[in-house]
Amino acid sequence: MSMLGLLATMKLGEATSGGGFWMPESASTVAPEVDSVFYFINNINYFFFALCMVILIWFAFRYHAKPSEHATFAADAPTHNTPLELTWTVVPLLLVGVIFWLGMDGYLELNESPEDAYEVQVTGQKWSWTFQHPEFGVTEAAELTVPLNKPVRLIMTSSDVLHSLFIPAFRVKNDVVPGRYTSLWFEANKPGQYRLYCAEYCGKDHSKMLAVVNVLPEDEFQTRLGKLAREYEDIDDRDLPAYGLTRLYNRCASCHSLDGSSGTGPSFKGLWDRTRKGTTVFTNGQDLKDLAGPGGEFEVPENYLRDSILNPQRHIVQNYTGSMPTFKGQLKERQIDALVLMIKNLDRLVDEQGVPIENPDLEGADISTGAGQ
Ligand code: HEC
Ligand SMILES: [Cu+2]
Repeated sequence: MSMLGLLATMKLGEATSGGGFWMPESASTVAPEVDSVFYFINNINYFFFALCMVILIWFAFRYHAKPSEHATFAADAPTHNTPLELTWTVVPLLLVGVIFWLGMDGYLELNESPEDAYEVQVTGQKWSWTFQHPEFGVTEAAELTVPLNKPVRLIMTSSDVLHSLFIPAFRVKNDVVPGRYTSLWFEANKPGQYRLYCAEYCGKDHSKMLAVVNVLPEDEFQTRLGKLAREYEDIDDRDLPAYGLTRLYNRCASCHSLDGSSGTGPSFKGLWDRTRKGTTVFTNGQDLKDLAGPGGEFEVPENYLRDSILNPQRHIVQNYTGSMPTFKGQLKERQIDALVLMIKNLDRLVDEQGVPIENPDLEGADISTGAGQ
């Protein structure tokens, strides 16, 4: 594109919501501000680039030495020019001052979320995103539903390596770091669907670490999350184990692995085998066998799993501390069933490395939760 063409397409500090030559579509309250700073700096660049080129070319013609001339400096050539030097010092100084002020102003605004923001907990892991809505007890994977015209605050962490959450249409991006929380906020002002990316190279499938942000008007948002919150009521018993894994396990993932490695809590891999045989040992020296069987605290082994989720402090597994929070009141009965069934059928749901199998085969799986026995 020619210089003139570029100048013609450039927008002087104006940001349209449909996006422009340089910027993607914009759909948040901060986007116009971010864009205007970008265009401001970009326009300064255009101006000085053009100025430098014009002077360069003009000087090349005006002062080039003919082959016959000696390439020596005239004795009376100027050595300095105070007004000129002051100009090229003071003008850029003022410009970078303005750029700093605009940048700092926007940076502070982007970092301070409004008090009444709607909160979503975000977990990044190789290579997917999960979004938890504490207000509804809902977990979404690969899709983030947010209300329109309402500030939303994301509280983010990673369960493995460094990731970065980036929503171009909202002009927000922040690192997602293992072992600590970072946050960002936005207020979407246009309903629709927007891309969410991982913007920090995090391994083989980094480029597939995508999600969609779904911006819905307040009433539709309430309806949709209300529906997601009751999702477990409608699903088939047969689908409960998979529901447990995709929708609920991420509440346990920070402490319980699926691949056999022990973390804050014991891995879920092999847990059912151990529980069924009663070989789990507790800190007081008792083992699960002592509590199982007719007349015991846990007549059926499923009830031990259920009790571990509701009353985690009652029996502490050897080599661990009682650091598991109770999920009483946080999970519905049917959701606890789903978790118990997930643990029981884990071998069918994940592979040796603990990676979820697509379309797992649960034909003939044991989906009794031991309730009522
Ligand atoms: C903050 C860490 C943490 C979270 C989150 C957590 N747990 Fe635990 N969990 C532990 C610890 C530590 C233990 C071992 C001590 C004990 O028995 O309480 C444990 C033990 C268990 C046991 C018994 C394990 C055994 O070997 O007998 C089960 C079952 C269990 N958790 C299920 C869950 C489920 C299901 C979730 C998610 C809904 C969950 N936990 C979330 C830390 C956690
Ligand atoms: Cu990533």
